[in-house]
Amino acid sequence: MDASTEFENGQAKFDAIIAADEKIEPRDWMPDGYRKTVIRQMAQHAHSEVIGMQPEANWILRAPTLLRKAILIAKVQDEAGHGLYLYSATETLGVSRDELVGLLHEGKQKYSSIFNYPALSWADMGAIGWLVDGAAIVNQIVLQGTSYGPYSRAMVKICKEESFHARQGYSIMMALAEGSDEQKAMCQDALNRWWWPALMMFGPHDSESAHTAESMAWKIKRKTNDELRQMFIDQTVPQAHYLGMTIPDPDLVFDEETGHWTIGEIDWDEFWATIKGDGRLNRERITHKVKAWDEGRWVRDAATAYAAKQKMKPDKSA
Ligand code: BYC
Repeated sequence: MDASTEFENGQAKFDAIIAADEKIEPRDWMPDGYRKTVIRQMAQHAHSEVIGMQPEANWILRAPTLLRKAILIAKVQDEAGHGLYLYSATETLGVSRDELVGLLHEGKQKYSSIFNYPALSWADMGAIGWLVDGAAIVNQIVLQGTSYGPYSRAMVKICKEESFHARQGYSIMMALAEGSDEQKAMCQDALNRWWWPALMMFGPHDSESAHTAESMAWKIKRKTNDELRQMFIDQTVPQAHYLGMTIPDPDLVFDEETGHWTIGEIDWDEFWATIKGDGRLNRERITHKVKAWDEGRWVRDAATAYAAKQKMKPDKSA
């Protein structure tokens, strides 16, 4: 078969799989643009999980009770696991984890804007679980239906764990909201600082989004950035009210006609500066990540040497 017939057959089969809402698997032919977009999104997602461990890990030693400490350790460990599933899923497209990590360290691949904000108080552990994991779940539940098979399957397990994360965050917020005046104030302060950055996690408005139209056509994304953001707002505003807290947006109104909450304007200058590397903690986050990578080299080397030695051993069961 000549190259152009092979391309046409591949394209036709790819189009049929997408139209039938089935999954593209690693062995399938796919357009270069599709492969590139899935790699970009999955790698960015994996990096976010790993960088996302930093703000919370910082609070493990300062958790107020043994139970809260144990829960937070389990959550941070889950985030590492999510990073691993997502790096493995990305590797099915022919890139290695080392390459991806290198691109992150050189600033050539992004991670979620949200992790460039500091976690200043224990209430931030509540706000991160409730709002950041809450936003992540809204995005990821929909991504279970993404067209790339390994990404979709990774999302199923990740979503189960994320819902535990969001609940633990809300449980911290509930405890503070029912506590002393000082604790209530901590809860409100954390909501004030994390609300807008959480809304930015969904990316720019659809009209400004470079990739949405193509990613929707390829069914990599199943809902647009604005659709997902609205779902999150509608689910979260009543939760804030239940806590007795105020959403830090004077323009927030409930639109009786549409049945949705309408928000004021997001600070897009802050968003673009943050994703271009000029947010509050971009440099610290990457410096810390590179340091941990360098210091862990001996562990990776030892694990690889051990695995290689095991392979060389004769198989006694044969
Ligand atoms: N942050 O065309 P657009 C978690 C970039 S972590 C940074 O709309 P797309 C957790 C975008 O990459 C959850 N960059 O892009 C872990 C693009 O840049 P380039 C992480 C952003 O991809 C620990 C440009 O802006 N979740 O759960 O169609 C503890 C234009 O945007 C952001 C995921 O990664 C941002 N917020 O849509 C707790 C979900 N937004 O490459 C929790 C998977 C946009 O053109 N990812 N950009 O230079 C997605 O669903 C999509 O990639 C996005 C963006 C909705 C984020």
